[in-house]
Amino acid sequence: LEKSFCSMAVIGAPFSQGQKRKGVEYGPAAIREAGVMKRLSNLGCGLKDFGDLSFTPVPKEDLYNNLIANRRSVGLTNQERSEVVSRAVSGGYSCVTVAGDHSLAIGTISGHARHCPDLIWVNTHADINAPLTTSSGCLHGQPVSFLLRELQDKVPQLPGFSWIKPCISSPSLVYIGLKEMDPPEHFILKNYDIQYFSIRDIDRLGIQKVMEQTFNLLIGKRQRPSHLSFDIDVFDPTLAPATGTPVVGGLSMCITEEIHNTELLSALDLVEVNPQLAASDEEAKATAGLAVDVIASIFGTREGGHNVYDQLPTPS
Ligand code: HAR
Repeated sequence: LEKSFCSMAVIGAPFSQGQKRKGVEYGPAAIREAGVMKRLSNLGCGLKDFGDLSFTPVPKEDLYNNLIANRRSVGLTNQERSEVVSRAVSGGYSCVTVAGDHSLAIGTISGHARHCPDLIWVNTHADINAPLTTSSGCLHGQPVSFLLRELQDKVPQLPGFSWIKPCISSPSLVYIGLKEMDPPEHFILKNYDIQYFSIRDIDRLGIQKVMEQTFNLLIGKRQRPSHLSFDIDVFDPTLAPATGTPVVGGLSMCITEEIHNTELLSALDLVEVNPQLAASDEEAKATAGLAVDVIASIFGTREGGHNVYDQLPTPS
């Protein structure tokens, strides 16, 4: 099947075991209720709904290193998820995964990796702690460490993770919107020459320049597909309050249009919408609504239709 930008698969991943707060498993339902399917079909895209994935339960797990919880469950879930994403991308679909916590990116990126994507990580957090550097023990703060080739001599083999083939190398990774880094993450980014634009860089340079530099770095003359992993916490908490690890400061929506314009995106993760952390129903709806805006404007445009319009109505 010929890949077409506007043939889209939507996959729900109601998974929460990569972190400790309850409720992020309801993210996919909230995003669906906020109308994601309708917005995508209004763009005229061919749509296939893969529904919400179910997870094979793993009985009580001990902690790795006295700290890291649920590693078998995160490993197994991601293995299953990578198969689904791989099938969808091979079938010619652009693949939207709505989740769930950010540990799911291990699976979505692995599934997409056979197609050699560049990776753009839009997030408050770098999520590149290795199992031996994490201080929270949460696997949603570590996904990139399992995927980055250059880091593998620092990453111990965790049970449930042996299927992972590190598939991203540092020149094909760019971070956008970082607001908070742990000291080991800062070390990794500097030491492995990973390009990043913090929220402060974006304020200084402007999002257009940042995206221009991002695409020069990543795409250059190669026209490779890209994978966008987008955490809703990159927006200011006044706009996206219902998320597990909010940090003040925020990205502009214009990023989505810059990405849209490349027409190279073949997979998107939209993660960390946690309706249960909202102070009110309005807050929950606003956060899920923003997630839908991001998805729709990445695959469409916010400028409206450009159908030919002959004349304006004249008052009689
Ligand atoms: N750096 C912290 C940690 O390792 C916080 C990570 C938070 N990550 C996310 N996922 N919200 O994107 O735990």
